Amino acid sequence: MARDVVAAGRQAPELDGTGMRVAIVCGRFNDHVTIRLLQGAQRGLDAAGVGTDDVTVEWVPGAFEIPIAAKAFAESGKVDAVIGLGCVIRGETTHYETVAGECAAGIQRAQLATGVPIVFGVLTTEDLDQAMARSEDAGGHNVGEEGAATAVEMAQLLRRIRA
Ligand code: INI
Repeated sequence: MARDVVAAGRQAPELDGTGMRVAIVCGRFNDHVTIRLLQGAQRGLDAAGVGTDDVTVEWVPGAFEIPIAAKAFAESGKVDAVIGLGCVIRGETTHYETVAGECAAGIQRAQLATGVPIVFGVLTTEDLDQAMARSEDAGGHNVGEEGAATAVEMAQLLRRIRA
């Protein structure tokens, strides 16, 4: 394999979300955290050139409900990518593994079934401090913002592969 192919693969590609339509499905549970992820995702999409009018946001009760809403968006034919945002905190629930695991598995099943990239922008943390540290304001670490970049990168990649 050519050396430049390897080198190119190790750095994130240029993102061009111009004309791309993206849906965000955001969990209301722990919304003091998920609102920060949502702001991060909107920042990230904006930075990648996705138009404000091309972004649709819907709220669901919790992380467990993200896959079904994300799948509906993916099946609609109206979006190029979906971003699921949620926050599951281990210390606050006895069914942490169930909610987090089913959310992740459901998102993976939905994106494989539909062929539309669905990003797992769901925090699974030990406590609130960790959740806050992964949902920071502009310039800081924010999994929603990272999720926006992943959505655009995957939509671009799939478009290229299928062309
Ligand atoms: N949903 C979350 O998004 N995060 C959580 O931490 C959480 N806890 O702690 O239980 C949670 N539960 C709700 C779940 O996602 C569903 O909305 C509910 O079970 C109804 O289906």
